[in-house]
Amino acid sequence: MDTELFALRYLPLDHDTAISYARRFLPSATAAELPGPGNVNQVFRVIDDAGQSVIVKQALPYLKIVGDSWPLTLGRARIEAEALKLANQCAPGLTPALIDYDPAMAVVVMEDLQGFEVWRSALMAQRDYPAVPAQVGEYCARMFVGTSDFGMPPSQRKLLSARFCNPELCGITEALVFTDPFQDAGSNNFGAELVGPVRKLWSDRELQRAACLIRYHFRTTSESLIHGDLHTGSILAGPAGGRIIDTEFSFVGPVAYDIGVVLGNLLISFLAHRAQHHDRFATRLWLAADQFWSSFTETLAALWPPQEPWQDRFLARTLQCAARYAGTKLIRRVVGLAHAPDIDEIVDDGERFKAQLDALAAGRALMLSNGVASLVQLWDIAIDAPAV
Ligand code: SR1
Ligand code: MG
Repeated sequence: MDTELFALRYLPLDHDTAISYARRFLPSATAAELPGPGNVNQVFRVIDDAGQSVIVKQALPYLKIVGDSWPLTLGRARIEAEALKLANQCAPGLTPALIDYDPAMAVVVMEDLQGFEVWRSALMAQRDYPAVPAQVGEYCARMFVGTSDFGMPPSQRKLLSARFCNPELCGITEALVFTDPFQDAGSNNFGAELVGPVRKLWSDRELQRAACLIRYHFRTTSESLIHGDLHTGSILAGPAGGRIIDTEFSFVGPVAYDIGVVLGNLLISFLAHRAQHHDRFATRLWLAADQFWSSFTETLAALWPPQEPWQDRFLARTLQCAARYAGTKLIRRVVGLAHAPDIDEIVDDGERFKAQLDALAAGRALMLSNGVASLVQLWDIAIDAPAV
């Protein structure tokens, strides 16, 4: 196919056209494979015979996991590309390099990080990459400082909010994380064995109130450019450390959301391994959470402007909000539309059921938490939570 055609109008790529498309970046591209399932966009890894490769990621005019009944802006490709570019400036070396952004085709072409795997897959297989958690913490701190009012004049930060105005993808989070799992919504997705505990959550007025408050915080806090979907499937892991991908949910929001998503996903992994009696690896997940949070606080301490003497207040508030956000992630990945394979793929029915119930209990306890003063306390609230 003539590659010039691609510049004229939007065409969804398929396996063959993805190869043709990538030839302008990888002239002897010969093959394409799907690096993962992908909930939101379509992604191809295009390869040549010498083993060189690039990632070609295209936004579809709808949410991929749902289909065309959930239309979605192609503009998310621009957000992804611009966020990737900014992340490369604020946190160099912690994301893939942006090679190209094509607005007509809604395609982002980026470096293929060979030798890395999706962190969630590594955690599920009990493969430990010890440098990853600290690098993710460093990423969050560098992005916070670089894109908050500390890193740029307040007028520019306000322009950043406009540039990363991302209502449709924020809307997905508002619906699928903070709203639908807490009510009898059509998007929910759970088996008959969970009907009892889930109905209890739906009739828990205290929890309903907490979900509304947390959603309000997410909707109204504009402190820095956040990733917006920093679960362990948005992080690549390898011996060289961690790399952050999938920045299409980025917007200027609460940094506690990114922190909470990371911690919530490490807790999901912990609960899944505990249910399967993988005690040694479960302990490793606590260490990962601790390394992540320590790296965030240490990097922040090094970058925090000395003329702003309230870093302790910031950290206390951020940890408490992160605890509540983590709680929503634990519940949405069991009750809501998109699940965590860490739990869903547990083979033994009894172990899977235990992990599901533990995640609901942990999620509820974290969402209702108050006065969380340390990461140890946050972790203990989650792992010793009373049953729903
Ligand atoms: C329907 S899209 C489901 C989820 O996938 C993304 O990774 C986000 O977490 C979104 O909520
Ligand atoms: Mg993603």
